[in-house]
Order: sequence, then C-alpha cells, then structure tokens
Amino acid sequence: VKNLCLLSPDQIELGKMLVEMGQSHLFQQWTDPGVEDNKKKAFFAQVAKLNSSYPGGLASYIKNARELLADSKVGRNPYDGFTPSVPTGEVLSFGDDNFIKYEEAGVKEAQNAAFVLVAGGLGERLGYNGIKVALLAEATTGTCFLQLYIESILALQEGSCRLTQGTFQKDIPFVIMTSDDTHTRTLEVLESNSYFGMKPTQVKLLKQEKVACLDDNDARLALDPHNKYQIQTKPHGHGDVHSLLYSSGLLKVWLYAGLRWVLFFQDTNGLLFKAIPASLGVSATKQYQVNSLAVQRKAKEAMGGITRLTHSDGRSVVINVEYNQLDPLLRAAGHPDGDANCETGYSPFPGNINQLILELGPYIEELTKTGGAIKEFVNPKYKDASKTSFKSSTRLECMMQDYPKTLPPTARVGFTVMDKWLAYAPVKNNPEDASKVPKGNPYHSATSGEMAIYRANSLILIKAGVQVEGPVQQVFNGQEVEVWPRITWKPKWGLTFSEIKIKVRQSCSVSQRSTMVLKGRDIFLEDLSLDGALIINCIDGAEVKVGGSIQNKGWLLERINYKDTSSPEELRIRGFKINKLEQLEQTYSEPGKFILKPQC
Ligand code: GDU
Repeated sequence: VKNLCLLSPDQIELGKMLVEMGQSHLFQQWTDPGVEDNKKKAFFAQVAKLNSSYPGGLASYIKNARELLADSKVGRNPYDGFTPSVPTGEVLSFGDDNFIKYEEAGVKEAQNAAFVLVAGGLGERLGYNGIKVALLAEATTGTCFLQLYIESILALQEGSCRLTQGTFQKDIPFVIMTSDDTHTRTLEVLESNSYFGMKPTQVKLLKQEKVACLDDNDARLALDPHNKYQIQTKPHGHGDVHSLLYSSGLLKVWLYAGLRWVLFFQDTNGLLFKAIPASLGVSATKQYQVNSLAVQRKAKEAMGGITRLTHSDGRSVVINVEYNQLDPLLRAAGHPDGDANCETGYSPFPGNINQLILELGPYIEELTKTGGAIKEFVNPKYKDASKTSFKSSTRLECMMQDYPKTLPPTARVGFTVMDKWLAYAPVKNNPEDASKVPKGNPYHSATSGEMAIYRANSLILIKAGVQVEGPVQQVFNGQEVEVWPRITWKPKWGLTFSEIKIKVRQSCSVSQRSTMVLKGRDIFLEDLSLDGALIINCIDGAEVKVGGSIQNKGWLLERINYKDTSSPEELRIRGFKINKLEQLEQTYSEPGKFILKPQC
C-alpha cells in the first residue's frame, strides 16, 4: 500500500487485479517507497506485458491455470469419455495421377495462401548454438532452412501466377513466429542475406512472449529466486501462433486481400515443400477447413498420432493426440498393446508432422469467438503422491495443432497422408542422442535430415525416368544412413512432379558417387550420363540443355567427428564435410538458349 504513490492508474489497476486473483504474495517482500523503486517499476512493466500478451489477460491465465491444475490433481484425463479409432483421410502416393491432379490444384491456389513458420523454439534437443532456421538443410549447396523455405514460397508464387496465366504476380505473405530466444538472430539472418530474394515487406516477424510460472495448485505466480521483483516465465508453446496472428490484425488484412488459406509449418523439415502443393490441392478440392499433413508413423515415434475421438455422448473429432498420450489412451480403451505397430510395420494412426492448412474465413470466425486462445494443458512435476506441491514451478502450455479442439462437430476437418520419404525429415536430435536411437527408428538428426533430401531428390528423378544408382550405407556420427547421389535443385527448378518430368528428357543416368546441383529454372537434362560433380547456375531467361557424358573426380563426403572442434559446428553436427575434388561448373548469366554437352 505504501508503494501506491509510485504507480500510475493503470499499474494500480493491475495491482488490484493481482491481489483479487490471490497474488498478494508477490508484494510481500516489497521495501518501502524510495528503496528499489526502479525494480518495482520494472515489475509492473513485466506484469503489463504478461497481461497484454495473453488472451483475456493475466486474470484469465490464473483462472485457466487453477482449473487445469485442479484437473491434473484429481488425475482427470482430458480424453475421458472418448474412444480412439483410426480416422479416414486422403492418402496420396507420390507421382500417380491423383497426386499430380492435387499438385496442380495446389499450385493454382498458392497465390491465395499465406505461410506461417513457427520458429520460436530454442531446439534444446539439438543443442546447436545457432537458431535452427539458420542451420544448413544440406551442405552440398550450403542452403539453410530459412533460405530453402523462402525460395520455395517464391517458386510457388511464380508457379501459381504462370499456371493461372495471371498477368500480375501476387506476393505470398510470409510470417515467422519468433521468441526472445530467436527473434534478433532471425532478423539478422534475413537482413544479412537480403531476405533471400523475398521483398522485406512480404515478411513479418511476430514475437511470442513467455507466460508466468506457477508455484502451486492455487496458481500463485512464481517469483524469480534471484529477483523478488520479477515473475518467473517460461515458453507457452507453438500454439501461441494463433493468438499472435489474431491480435496482429494480419488475418483480416489477408481476408480483405482475397486470401483463402493459411499454411503453418515448423523450423527444420527440408522436405516439406515437396508435399505442400498436393496437400494444398487436397484442402481446396475437399474444402477442408483444417487439413493436417501426416506420414506413416512408427509406434512410439515422437510425433503425435492423428486420431478420431468419439465421445460417449456422440461427439466426434479428428485430432492430434500427442505421442505421450496416445499409448495410455489406447490401453484405457481396451488395446492391451497400446501404441503398437500393425501388420504394415507402422502404427495405424498417421503421424502428425504439424503442417496445418487452415481455411482463412472459418479460422477468423473461430478465433473471434475464442479471442485467439486455444486449448491449453499443464504438466506439473509433483513432489509426491499427495500432489500438493511441485518439484519446480510449472506453467500452462499450448500446441498449434490443438486448434481444432474448440471447433463445432460440423467443421470440415481432414488430413492428408504423404509418403514419408517425400514429406518429413526434421532435424531435432543432437548426434549423441541420435546415435542411441534404436535401429529402424528415425534419427531426426542433421545427418539424417540431409541424407533424406538427397534420397527424396533421387527417388523423384527415378520416378521421372532417370536411372539413379542406389545408395550405399555409411556411418556418420554413429548413425548408419543411406547415402544417395547428392542431387539438389533450387525450388524454382521443380516444385511439382509435372514440372520436373518436363525437365528430364530421354535417358539420363546419375551414379551413386555423383553430385548434381541445378541452380536455375530452365535447365533441361537430355541424355545425360553423370559420374562426378556437375553444377549449373543460370539466370531466368537462360535455357540450358545439359547432356552427354560427364565424368570427373567429383565431391566426396569426408567423415568428421562431432567432438572434433576444429571443424565448424554446422558440419560437425552432421558428421561429414564435402571435399570438392573436381567438378564441371557452368554459369549462364545472359538470357538465351545454351547447350552443354561435353564428351569425355
Ligand atoms: N516452437 C515455437 N514456440 C515454442 C515452442 C516451439 O515456435 O514455444 C516451434 C519450434 O521452433 C518448431 C515447432 O514449434 O518449429 C515444433 O517444436 P518441436 O520441434 O520442439 O516440436 P515437438 O517435436 O515437440 O513436436 C511437434 C508436434 C508433434 C509432431 C512433431 C513433428 O507437437 O505432434 O507433429 O512436432 O515434428
């Protein structure tokens, strides 16, 4: 009370709200006015921020926390009353007629889409010192994830305009959700690379704030043990993306601009954009309000399972059930083996890769009802079975894939299952943990993420008619992986299978030890036999036919150990560097038609 004289009317209101919400302990150790006044002001600045960044403010946060903590104390299962079953959705097979049809529909729709990357996570499991989006997707061209994503969006933008014969190319908006851990560094990467060719006005960064930690079941806010004027905070999770988009006003801007789709994706999946055209095509064709991308999932794999939940009262919803909850849910529903593989060798529940496509209109309507908030959960670590105190403070969390939980049963919620080799190879685990992954399960490391890109590109070219020699097995950082030829291309060379097929003519072959880098749009492979390294750079407007027999010493993968600090971290983390012995590299920087046909 003595400190009231220091406060503005807004701060007095916030103080009253805290006291009314049972948070008087926050002020108990306050000194008299005149002592530590700056720290008290900083306290209120923090409270104001916590209040404004949560839908409904801190009072709602405390109220929600009390409810969720009470449920957790009595062991109430959020899935009580629900029976899980395997849902039906659209299952696509790369390169068949259906897939090609959806890809075409998706590229046409892309000009009505906005992309949202959630990149606020620190990537603790990966243990990489930089931000995850700046990590190399592959070392052959040294392209980082952010560059790959931006170039893919630009390729879609261009492809969409071409396919619809538009005279005016619409800029596809790109939002990146950052956090205090990633914001400055994300901006630095963008600015120091001229936004990788995207207009800076096309890119918006939205920073998520942390939420207050909770000390007990009454949701008393936790003070920092080293600063009695600061509330402890922790990340709230990727679900923040919905409230941030809503409160930023961007969704309405997009709606007025005629956009129809919002596509959400995660920080390190180098394959994702190979799956986007077809899945967007599914959303548009099936008129899905929510479309989750999924792949085959190994039982117990660290990815949520897409599940149909049917309530005893008749309600039914198709939703992601997080991997740690799927097993107990299945056991409770009378499946004694829980989360187990079926005769296909995979779990019958498709794995959620957290790529969501939402229809903008219904999305805005729903967020207007909820104020941008989505279902949260709490995961306190209790000291003992009485569940009266915590080992350390906890907080509410939320996940972006829980968005459909509040939708009415009439909402059109679907999913699209893609070939895993085409759509999903995230980089989440450090080399040490990855090397301990049981054989047959995915490593999800920088090594496996990179090898998956070469594998997917090789398989796509095989499907397009190229003879690509099969892989050899090699061990990097204790992980045995398939090493295919190192084939990479810029997204504008081929974002869809139809486009790629047009660019591969007659009989072409690539040996396993080869490297092929196609950096340009109009590069056509005709009767090419490659055994070595070939790099083609060409500007738009230059059309290059590449054929003949190309043989040289090529580029070798040279093993390095992740503990060997003499190599840069981004190479150590994948367990190899590229030794560029010899290559044929050609650059076409003038418009025109060119032929490259060396004979060895
Ligand atoms: N992220 C944020 N803010 C946060 C936490 C995470 O933006 O507060 C971002 C990360 O940067 C990343 C994404 O959210 O881009 C996902 O984070 P994780 O990679 O740590 O996610 P998990 O592995 O825990 O799991 C998520 C889903 C799973 C499954 C899996 C697939 O919750 O259901 O789909 O991704 O990769």
